[in-house]
Amino acid sequence: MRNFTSVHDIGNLDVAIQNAFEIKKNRFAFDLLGKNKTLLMIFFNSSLRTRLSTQKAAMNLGMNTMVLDVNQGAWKLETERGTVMDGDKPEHIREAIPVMGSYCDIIGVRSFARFENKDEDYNEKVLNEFIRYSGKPVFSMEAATRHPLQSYADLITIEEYKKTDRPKVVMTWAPHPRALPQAVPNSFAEWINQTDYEFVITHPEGYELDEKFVGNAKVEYDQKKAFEGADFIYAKNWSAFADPNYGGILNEDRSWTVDSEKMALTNNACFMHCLPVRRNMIVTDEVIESPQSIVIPEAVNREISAQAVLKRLLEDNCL
Ligand code: AN0
Ligand code: CP
Repeated sequence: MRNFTSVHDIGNLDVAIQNAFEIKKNRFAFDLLGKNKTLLMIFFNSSLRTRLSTQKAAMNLGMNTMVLDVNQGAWKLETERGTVMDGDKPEHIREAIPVMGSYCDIIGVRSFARFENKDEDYNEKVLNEFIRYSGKPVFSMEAATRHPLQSYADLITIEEYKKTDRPKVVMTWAPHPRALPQAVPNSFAEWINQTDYEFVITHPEGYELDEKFVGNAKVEYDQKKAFEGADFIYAKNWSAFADPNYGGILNEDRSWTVDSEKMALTNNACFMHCLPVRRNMIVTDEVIESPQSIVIPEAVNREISAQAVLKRLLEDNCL
């Protein structure tokens, strides 16, 4: 594995799950693998879990870590070629990337969709520039269209909590006051579509995701119908994908908030969310605090997915 940007980079998913469980049993078994190797984490957007879990994962492997918040303390970066740089951005990303690459062995990048140009977002312009110009292995810490470290952790969590071989997994849209990217739902769908789980996506009309990610999932516009018999409820807000509303909020319909009444329709389903979550918008206090809520174990598994990916990147590129 040279880079990790989607499920397609990880290879066989059963092997990936087994690797994760082995790491979870003893996360210090490979604490010399990363000796004298440096991880650089670049954040264009805020983070709590990704920042801490990935840094911890790197430390478990004996790596050194450096973190750069591009918007706090670094020069503002121009990303367009051809711009006369007479504005507020003193540095171009085409110089910044190879310079950053020269100081490290592996680079993690967080760069959300900007909602300015759908093609640039869906072609992963920023992430691909890192791959092209850094000279180093690159992994996504949530890019414009995917959040593969999150989806990997989600899959590990479902494998830990499932009670049947083929659980019914339901991903539901839920309301939120700000326009959020489609990266988490796209990525979750892409990973779940690689399993043999029953997979249903439910959302109000207008919030259809890119069909490339929806794949063979069943799309059900009636949320309550979708919840019937579910073993896992995976809640997430996302903004519109379809034109002309790309990146827009079509409604904040509170009737889509996940509450106890809807959870009662399920097969005693576990409640999942990648966090951060807005309570009483996405999910009620009661549901997120219930014994069925596994949002904390899900976040705990972020350290494991990050360590599994870093271990592979070290073994395949840095030995
Ligand atoms: C981000 C999103 O929805 O993509 C990050 C989630 C991991 N969430 C927010 O910006 C609130
Ligand atoms: N779930 C997740 O990626 O959280 P952060 O945005 O806090 O990293």
